[in-house]
Amino acid sequence: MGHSSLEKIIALQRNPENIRNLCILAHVDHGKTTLADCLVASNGIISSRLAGKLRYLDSREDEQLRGITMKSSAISLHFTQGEKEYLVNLIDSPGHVDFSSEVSTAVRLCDGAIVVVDAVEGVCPQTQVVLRQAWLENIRPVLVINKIDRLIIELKLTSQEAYAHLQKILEQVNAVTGTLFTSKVLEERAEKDSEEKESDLSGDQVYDWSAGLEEADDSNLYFSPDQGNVVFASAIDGWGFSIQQFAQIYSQRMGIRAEVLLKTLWGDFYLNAKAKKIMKGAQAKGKKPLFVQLVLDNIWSLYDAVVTRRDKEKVEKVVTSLGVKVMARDTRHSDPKVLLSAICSQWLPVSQAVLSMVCEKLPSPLDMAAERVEKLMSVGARRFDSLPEETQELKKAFLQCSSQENAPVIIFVSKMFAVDTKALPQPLTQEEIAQRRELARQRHADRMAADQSAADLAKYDSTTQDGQTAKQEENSKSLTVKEPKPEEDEQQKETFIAFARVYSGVVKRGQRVFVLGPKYDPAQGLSMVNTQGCTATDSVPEVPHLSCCTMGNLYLLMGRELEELEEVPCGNVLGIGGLEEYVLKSATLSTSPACPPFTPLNFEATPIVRVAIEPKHPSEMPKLVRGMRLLNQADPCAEVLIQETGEHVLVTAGEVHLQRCLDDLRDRFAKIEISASKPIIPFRETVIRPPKVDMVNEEMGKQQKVAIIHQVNEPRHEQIQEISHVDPSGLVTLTTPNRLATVSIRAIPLPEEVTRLLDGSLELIRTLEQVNMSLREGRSLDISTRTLEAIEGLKAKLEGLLQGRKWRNAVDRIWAFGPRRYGPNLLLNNVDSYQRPSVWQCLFKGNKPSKPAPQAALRDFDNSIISGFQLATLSGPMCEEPLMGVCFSVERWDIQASTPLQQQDSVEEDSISHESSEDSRAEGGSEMDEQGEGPAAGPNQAKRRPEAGPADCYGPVSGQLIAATKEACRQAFQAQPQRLMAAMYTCDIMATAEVLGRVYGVLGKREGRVLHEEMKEGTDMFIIKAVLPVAESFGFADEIRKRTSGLASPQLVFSHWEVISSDPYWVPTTEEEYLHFGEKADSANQALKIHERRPPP
Ligand SMILES: Nc1nc2c(ncn2[C@@H]2O[C@H](COP(=O)(O)OP(=O)(O)OP(=O)(O)O)[C@@H](O)[C@H]2O)c(=O)[nH]1
Ligand SMILES: [Mg+2]
Repeated sequence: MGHSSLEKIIALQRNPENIRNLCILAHVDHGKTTLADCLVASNGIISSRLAGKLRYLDSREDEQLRGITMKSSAISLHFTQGEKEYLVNLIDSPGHVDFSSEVSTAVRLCDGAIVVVDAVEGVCPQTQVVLRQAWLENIRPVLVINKIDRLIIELKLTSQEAYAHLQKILEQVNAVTGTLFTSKVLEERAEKDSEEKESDLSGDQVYDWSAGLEEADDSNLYFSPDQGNVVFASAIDGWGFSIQQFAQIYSQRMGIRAEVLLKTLWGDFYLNAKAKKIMKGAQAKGKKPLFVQLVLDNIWSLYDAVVTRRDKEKVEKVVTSLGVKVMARDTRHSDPKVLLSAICSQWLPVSQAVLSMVCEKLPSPLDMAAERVEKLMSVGARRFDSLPEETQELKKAFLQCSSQENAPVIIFVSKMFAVDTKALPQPLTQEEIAQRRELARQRHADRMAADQSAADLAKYDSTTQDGQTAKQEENSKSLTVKEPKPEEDEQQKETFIAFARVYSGVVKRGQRVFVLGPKYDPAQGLSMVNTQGCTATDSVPEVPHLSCCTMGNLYLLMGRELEELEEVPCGNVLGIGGLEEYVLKSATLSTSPACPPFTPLNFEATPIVRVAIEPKHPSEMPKLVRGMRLLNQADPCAEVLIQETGEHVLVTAGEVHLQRCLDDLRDRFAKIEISASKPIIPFRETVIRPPKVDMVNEEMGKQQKVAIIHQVNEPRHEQIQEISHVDPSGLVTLTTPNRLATVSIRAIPLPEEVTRLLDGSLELIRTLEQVNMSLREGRSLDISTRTLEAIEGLKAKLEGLLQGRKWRNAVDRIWAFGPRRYGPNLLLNNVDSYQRPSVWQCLFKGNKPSKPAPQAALRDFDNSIISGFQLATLSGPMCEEPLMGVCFSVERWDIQASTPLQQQDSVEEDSISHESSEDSRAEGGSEMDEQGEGPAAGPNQAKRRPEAGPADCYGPVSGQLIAATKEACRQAFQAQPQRLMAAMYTCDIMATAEVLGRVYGVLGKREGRVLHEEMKEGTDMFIIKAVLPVAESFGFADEIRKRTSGLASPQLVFSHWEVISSDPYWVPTTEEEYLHFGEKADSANQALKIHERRPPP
């Protein structure tokens, strides 16, 4: 370790007031890691000559090779400012979109962030994303405008032009913050209003839309050099400054008070030399602003002397006047940049500027906002004040950030990362080594024993106890011969360390804590655990989503190295070993069972690129399986799944992420040769309204349209044919094999906006489902007003979009969303005789439903219809991909009641019953009580019901109905014109005018579409926004880079699904079409092309 000794850092860890936990955030390549290097060098961990070249925190080989960061990593730095000593726990994060989940894991553990912006590129897409992420986590940002040297050397701006340019960048950043702030204030105001509305229903108030905005204090929010939250820097040349520094320098030199300078150094002020006064209105009077005259001009002339003109004399003068020391070899160096950074890094060391800004402007762990604590503690739809009292008490612990012995320990693990076991600091003691060797021996012996032939085994069995030990010894002797490479050791190569932060209390090695799963409910936990007064040290009763673990080794994270610690007090970021069995990716740990699990991390990336993976040698399958499991744990975003076909599938956020995962799998986790399939392109299946024109753009008559539909209908499952019927309008009627139940279903395309709305509201719909579920189970969930309003808003929006005769009352008739109960497809109840409770029932709480349904109750097997719909929407008939934007309207549903009554006494003649199936118990819960139906008809019976349904040779009715509904949905789907939907990326490409044409060329070739193009102000760069099918995107970024000699590099972000207009099943029917498209019509059909590229389902 460098200058600051471990003892020093341990001492600093105890004083939370002087701790700063922060991360560096930015768009890709804006210079985060370079800046981190400068800060790291200030602690002597790396030499300052290497700062910016080493990229110390990019410890992976591929990070160094590609020049991009792929994971977030932390380092603890020591900083002295005047009397005060600070501990800065710094986390560098990646900027590439593929790794944005790593940003989420970093942001969660911090209280502040350094947002870096490239002075040439300005605010880029990821800059906006990271600002939003910081905002969502309630952490305070400061700004570093980096790469100012590029304005001088590349853009050759004058100091005055540069000033205007910097002003614009600042405006852009503040515009983003402003949008975030206003949306938040408006949201809060809405919440307050609705709370007021609840208490005061008189109503007649007039609202001013801007009310609240005026009251809210936003002065601290914006970035402004005079606020001290902006640093101008060139990390690569090692310099950076805030205007405070210049205010100090000039107040001494010019005899103007520093406070005055501080207010005027940035802005429209100029120096009136005669009057020796600072005046306003530099622009109007055509004067040089103070910032240009006193600050930028100095830097510009230094660059001019050192880099451009290489004027030795002038340089010497500057060096003496600045009072810096330059070594002779730097002066003689052939690269003038060496001399430049030698001068600048002494004159205006960037680490000094940034670290003092951070320590002054960013909050310490003691200043955590109450609002942030509540947000961390209230998961999903729950509101903070609905949590158990003991849980609410814990808020104090967060705010106090106490390291007292009796303070509850609360820790959040935001990711698990793998390190090479050899790189861990603790050399095992002799004893431990001996112990491990013994264990390995034992295992080896066991395996040898197991390998023996059956005959041997029999013999082995008959040997005496002594005989066995003798044999083991024999084995272990043979083991010692091959010792250096026992297989177990190889398997143990990667150790998982939890990337975590202590929010309360002191963590000690070997301590026992509770591991709180994301679904853990403190109310439930407390009732089960507290009665026995137990802590994590005792044997804990079985509580759902709660387990116990022992803290392994604790580590100080020092970039590439780890230092072992005995204990870590509150407010610090740390690494914890020994949790891999308990924590998959993230977790909340606490000594108190009252602690709620923290809200899940906000992930911005959608895993979308999938590949199937196979070992090169089939015998190595177990290693692959194990490797994939490790990879899944080590990556916050990667998903690993086994498909029904037995294929092992890896889902990643993008091409670069995929590559990194494959490398990790090959070199670290599985350590075998693997082969990965071409990326499997995901699709969605949908139906559309019958097209008005055919492939050769001819108007289609009604008859022809019907003909198309029928043509599609031909392939039919034979065994069902006899009991299914499709009418010309596309209504499919299907009867279960036992002929007791019949459903009629029609598929209707949803309007595009509705699909988009549903797709964008998945989280909300999921919450709605959870609420409905708990209502059905008879538990009432305290839902926050914000959630209720959001649900109400969704309903209103749907009502607004689903207009027209076809959709009358459709929103009230929604039966379910799917697949998985929250997808972008609808099941509608258009059965006239069936009134079931609404999916919106949580909105009717308190005030009665707007249209009280007379006998809203669930029928038996309601759930079977829903399940059938879920299955049908999960994999469609075209290529077994999920459906999107399809509405299934159930228009008839008959169940014959001629079922053996002795088995189900509570099912009434007409088959509508008020209790019975599991759902009705809860959904109709209140009614049951009103009717005074006791629990006698309740749970037990209800639970038994689905199985107890009349089973015949076709199996239980519920199952038959599921199958029938699913099949009816599929057939109804096929009765409409079917289309595939392709996943689309959006990308922002920055390119100069010279290479613009080539960028367009590549886009065009890959079926991309340019949405708009604009010139970036103050530069000669164009920004192009385009959409591109995911299917065409592989190699796109590389191709663009190559074609533009590295000048343009696009960031691909998943955006939406788009219908491919051509019909994959289309075949030419008329002579003209044969002529035009050929017999197989495969020349122009993009949908067919894609369809065929897929492996058969
Ligand atoms: N001209 C100039 N180049 C810089 C400056 N700071 C960084 N760079 C260069 O910008 C490139 C990217 O720097 P990094 O520090 O790796 O950027 P990053 O933000 O960490 O990138 P990711 O982690 O991949 O998002 C490197 O080639 C640096 O040398 C600077 O102040 N001026
Ligand atoms: Mg980086």
